Amino acid sequence: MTLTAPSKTEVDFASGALSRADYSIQRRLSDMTAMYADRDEAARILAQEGDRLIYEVQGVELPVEEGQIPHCTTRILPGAIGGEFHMTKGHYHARREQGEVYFGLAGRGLLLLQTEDGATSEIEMVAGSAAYVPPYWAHRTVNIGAEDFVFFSVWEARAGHDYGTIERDGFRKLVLLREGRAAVVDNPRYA
Ligand code: S6P
Ligand code: ZN
Repeated sequence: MTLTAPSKTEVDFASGALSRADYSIQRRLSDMTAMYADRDEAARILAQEGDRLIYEVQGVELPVEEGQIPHCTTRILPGAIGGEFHMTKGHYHARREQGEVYFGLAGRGLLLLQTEDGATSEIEMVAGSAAYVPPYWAHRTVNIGAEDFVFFSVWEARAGHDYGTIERDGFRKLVLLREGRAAVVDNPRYA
């Protein structure tokens, strides 16, 4: 067990920038072309418009030990790929029994959740929304607004990330732009 020094990071709500960012991750279209329903359109954008930034994460890194509480921000840029809103990759926690809390800082988002048993849920998030991701629920966030969607996440260090299950099976629901609004529809390709 490490005796960790108390610390503080200043959060810029509009951008998600942290004064103490131990790491930052950029996810571009090329990192997730196969995750969008319209893969042809994703490939076309990549070839003709370049490798657009979809989202970025900045976080405070802590030892992976019981009781440590890592935290980070995520900023998802506005936009869509073939009518499907920009989104995160999404994951289950490697340790399924670990939950998480999301807090909206700016913009408008949708938190998609699903369990391996087939339950699904959607939570709309704006600045000030505190959303709870319970144990056993995979989670993906989607920017359904015209501005950056920014939120803060807090979880237990040992939760870990299982991206492979979502990469293989996808999410049960897609969030599409329909008649100017976000529509949650069944994913026809869900494995
Ligand atoms: C971590 C937490 C979030 C996401 C981040 C990016 O457990 O759920 O901080 O890591 O929003 O999403 P993803 O699916 O690429 O990790
Ligand atoms: Zn998570």
